[in-house]
Amino acid sequence: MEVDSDYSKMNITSPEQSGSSVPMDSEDSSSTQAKGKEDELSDSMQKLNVEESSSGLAGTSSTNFKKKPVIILVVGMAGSGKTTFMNRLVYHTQASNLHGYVMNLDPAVMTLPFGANIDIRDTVRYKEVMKQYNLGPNGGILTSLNLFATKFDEVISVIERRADQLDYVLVDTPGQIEIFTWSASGAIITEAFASTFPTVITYVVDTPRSTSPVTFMSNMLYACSILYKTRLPLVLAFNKIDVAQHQFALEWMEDFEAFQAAVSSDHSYMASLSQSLSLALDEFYKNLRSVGVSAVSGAGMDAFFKAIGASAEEYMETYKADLDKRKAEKQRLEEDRRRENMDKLRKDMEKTKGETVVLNTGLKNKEDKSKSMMDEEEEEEDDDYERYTEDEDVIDEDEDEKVGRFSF
Ligand SMILES: Nc1nc2c(ncn2[C@@H]2O[C@H](COP(=O)(O)OP(=O)(O)O)[C@@H](O)[C@H]2O)c(=O)[nH]1
Ligand SMILES: [Mg+2]
Repeated sequence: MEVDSDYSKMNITSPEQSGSSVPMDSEDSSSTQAKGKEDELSDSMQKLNVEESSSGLAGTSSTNFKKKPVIILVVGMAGSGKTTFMNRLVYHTQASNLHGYVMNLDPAVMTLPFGANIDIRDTVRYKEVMKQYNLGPNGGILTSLNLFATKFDEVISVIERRADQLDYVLVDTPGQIEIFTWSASGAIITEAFASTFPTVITYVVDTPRSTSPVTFMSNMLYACSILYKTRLPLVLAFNKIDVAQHQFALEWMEDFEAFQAAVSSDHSYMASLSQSLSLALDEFYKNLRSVGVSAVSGAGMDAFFKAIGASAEEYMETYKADLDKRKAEKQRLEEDRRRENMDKLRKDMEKTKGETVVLNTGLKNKEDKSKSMMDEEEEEEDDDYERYTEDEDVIDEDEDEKVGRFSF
């Protein structure tokens, strides 16, 4: 059984299956006989029928990749306006005759202003999860997302089936940002999307609240950590520009001296930290696109979709190229491992001249080791025995106990 499963792991047909068999006769006195055996050996090796470059995951997922639709993952601090912005995106895509698929990943939202095609609330009841696992609200949301993430391959295949008809998939995330960006399930969902479709992160910023340099810096640090964690293209959507324009933010991002001037009036520890960080974030600002939007008035939508288009292209040039490289490397390692296994098998067969095939496994070595350890122990026991038998009058109390325990 074990040998069979090893065969299947190595993608080779077992001798019994292919109708060929490894020669089993053990007489090999003459050299001609040995030569004949060598031929038979190479024959049977050929019949083992090694499939070339058929490693599963790496190959398949690369061919599964779809250029369409673009996934827009909407993240941001609680209250920044993600859900309202999603609603605006839905409205805009419908008005522009674009085909969008809408997904809600917030299990705790009471009412949605848009109709979601896929809604986590249809699969997981967040209040039930809280009760069942005795959790608070955040634990309930996180556990619901974890449960949903276990079925996410089904979500991906639903989108894959409709990929040709879709331009965008809009994804709303839980109110509390860290539940999505710092959880294993958030990472699983993001990676599942990013390995199948062009994926762009949209970081929604509450612009009126960010007029304070310290709040602005906190937001930028969060966006920065998401960018480097996911390695996906990121669009900063300065929301609520109907209340406060975002020009100040653009200025702070372009010119760190302007930010330092703004923060100089504040003498708190946080302000001096923000001041030092502004220089460090200069490189990060160069890697993003920023647009001012209003989820309520609909301002800035064209600029936003332009930024998404450019980011999707960037995804193909950077993230996808990097992903392909990682997949190729994984495939190469897999092939090396397979080749190594085949070489081992070949050597074993050559060594035994086709009599028996012993597959080298770590387990066997372990067994040998433990066997030899047991032998050593036995030897030690023998020594003890000898020591006691030398003086036959010595009564081994332990031995009596053992006999007493196992005698019935
Ligand atoms: N003035 C204004 N208010 C907005 C805008 N977008 C969202 N809001 C308000 O911000 C609050 C939080 O919005 P919501 O979409 O629930 O935020 P979420 O927690 O990020 O999903 C709500 O009261 C919205 O009406 C906007 O563009 N302008
Ligand atoms: Mg929301």
